[in-house]
Amino acid sequence: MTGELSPIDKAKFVAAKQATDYVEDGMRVGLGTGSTAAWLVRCLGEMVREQGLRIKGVPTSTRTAELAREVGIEVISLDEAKWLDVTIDGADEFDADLNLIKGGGGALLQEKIVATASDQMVVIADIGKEVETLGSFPLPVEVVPFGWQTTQALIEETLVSMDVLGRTTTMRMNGAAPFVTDEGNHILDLHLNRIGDARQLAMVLNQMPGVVENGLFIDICDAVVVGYGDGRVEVR
Ligand code: ABF
Repeated sequence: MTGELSPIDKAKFVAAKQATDYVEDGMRVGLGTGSTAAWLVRCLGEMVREQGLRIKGVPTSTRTAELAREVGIEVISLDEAKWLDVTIDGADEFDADLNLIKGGGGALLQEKIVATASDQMVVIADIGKEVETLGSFPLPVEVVPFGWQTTQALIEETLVSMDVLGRTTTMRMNGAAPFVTDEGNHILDLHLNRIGDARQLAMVLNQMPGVVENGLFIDICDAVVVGYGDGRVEVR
């Protein structure tokens, strides 16, 4: 499955492989989105096929659902599962408090719903995702299409009074058209550089009309499995 991996892919793979230790027979498992989470889905698929592991997977995006089915994992909806034993997902940034920025893949809404409906949420990430302070990765904010430019202007106005360094926001594009999420919404990326009070910013953003969800995951992650290019793994 792995062949000759580049250091970054090796880091992602070893983190994903290690995280399969959190998955036991009979579990309902939230399956994340992104390239690191794709390694997890492949590893779990191999365990299902070769070791007879019995799990039910709840995907956090249509592309994860497709990959899970492809590798032989039984896919069910979150409502069928009702609650999950563990969710394993990637991240764009994590800090020392295990707070995250997620959503670079555009799946933050389903990811946050699934992660919150789990006994445990485990992040798998290469060491390059570790930051001292969240914010250098543009913060994704999911907004409804209706009046999104007004929502964007409102967000920029609000940022002026917040403890952030940057103020610019951009509409995420998919070629020449705005990116559309699995729910039919759009994503604004907030270029903040440094977020002083992530908890407060997350609350303020989600109170704004037109905002569906933001990519700050505060007090949701229980552990981060960190992979290195030389094959080492650490659990934070
Ligand atoms: C997903 O994993 C997203 O929230 C996040 O953007 C992405 C990280 O992608 P990758 O694992 O490809 O670096 O959960």
